[in-house]
Amino acid sequence: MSEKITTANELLNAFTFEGELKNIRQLHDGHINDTYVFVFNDNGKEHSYLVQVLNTYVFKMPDELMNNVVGVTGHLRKAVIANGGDPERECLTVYPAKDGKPYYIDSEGKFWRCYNFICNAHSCQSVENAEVFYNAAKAFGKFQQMLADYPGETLVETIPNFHNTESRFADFKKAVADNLSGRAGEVQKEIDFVCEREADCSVFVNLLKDGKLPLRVTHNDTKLNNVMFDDKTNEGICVVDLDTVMPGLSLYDFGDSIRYGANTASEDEKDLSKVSLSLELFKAYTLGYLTTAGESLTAEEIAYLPFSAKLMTLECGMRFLGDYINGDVYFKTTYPEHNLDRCHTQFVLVADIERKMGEMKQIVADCCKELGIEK
Ligand code: GN1
Ligand code: MG
Repeated sequence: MSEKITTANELLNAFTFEGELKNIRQLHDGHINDTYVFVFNDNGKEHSYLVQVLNTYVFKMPDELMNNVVGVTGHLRKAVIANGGDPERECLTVYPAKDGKPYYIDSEGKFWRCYNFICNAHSCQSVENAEVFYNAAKAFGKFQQMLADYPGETLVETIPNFHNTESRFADFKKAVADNLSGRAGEVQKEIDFVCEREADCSVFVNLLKDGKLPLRVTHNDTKLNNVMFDDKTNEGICVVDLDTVMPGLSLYDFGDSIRYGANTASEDEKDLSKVSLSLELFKAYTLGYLTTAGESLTAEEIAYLPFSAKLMTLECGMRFLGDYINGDVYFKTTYPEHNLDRCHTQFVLVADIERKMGEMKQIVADCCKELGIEK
């Protein structure tokens, strides 16, 4: 407890906060960073800030990462203002430390940054109804549109080869060979599941190499809980968690959203009979995404939307399994089998997507027709 107070005091000195500290609460949304809300009393008015410790095991270039984030948030702010929106609620703003840097390194070496807290908004851990997912899709599609003219070459790859599934497969094979946790022998069935799909891992890499898919500036971590929804209207007003914004494929963003949000069960559900791909939710997301991003997508991008859901799910399952075999060093876990449970849901979902691929293609075609998108 006293350690916590020391850190809080250090942060109060390091950043400029308005008012007097009332309380601090922790958010438990992500698998990577530690996030807190600092609530201040500013002359009778509540004023909150989002304060976060960046996980520097995962993000090895924090300085460059914060340069990316400052550039991207500045660009988004201008776009929001140009669209007549409210920049305090529709984009993140980095509040620099008192020394002018966009972060503060504390006495324990922890890397802190501070953002505006989006008020009167909430995040969702699961899709309650199709409308929520449709709204998330519109927000991610719009996010991509707002970054369409961002100079991608100025962005540093914060995690190299983040969605290069071929290189993810190589990492996975290395994890199996190294077997640092000694667990590889228990998960041969799961390892086989990945190896049977090795060829899938190269599909996007090859299309990109051949110039058949365009490189864009993408979010790369489009989980449902990375959108803030307005408390009153339920519109997706702000996309958050910008640490992996870098050059990528629109299909990474689409596929990852489906992986997480169109699953009828949670990412770590133990009862695998609950896991499946909801075609209703797939349709809602496709419609929302095409509404805001459809015009700018190429025919190839649209054609690969269903496959992207499969590939991003396979990739994520392979990462969970790889981390399990590595001894749980990357993702936060709360019990020893956590990464394995997550891997199981992902693989059941992959198999279900494989079964439903034909229907998913038909849904994409129907959505294009409904929206008058012809490519
Ligand atoms: C991590 O931090 P969070 O929970 O938004 C991960 C994503 C995975 C996701 C799986 C930087 O995202 O790539 O898809 O967990 N982020 C990073 O839930 O590795
Ligand atoms: Mg997140």
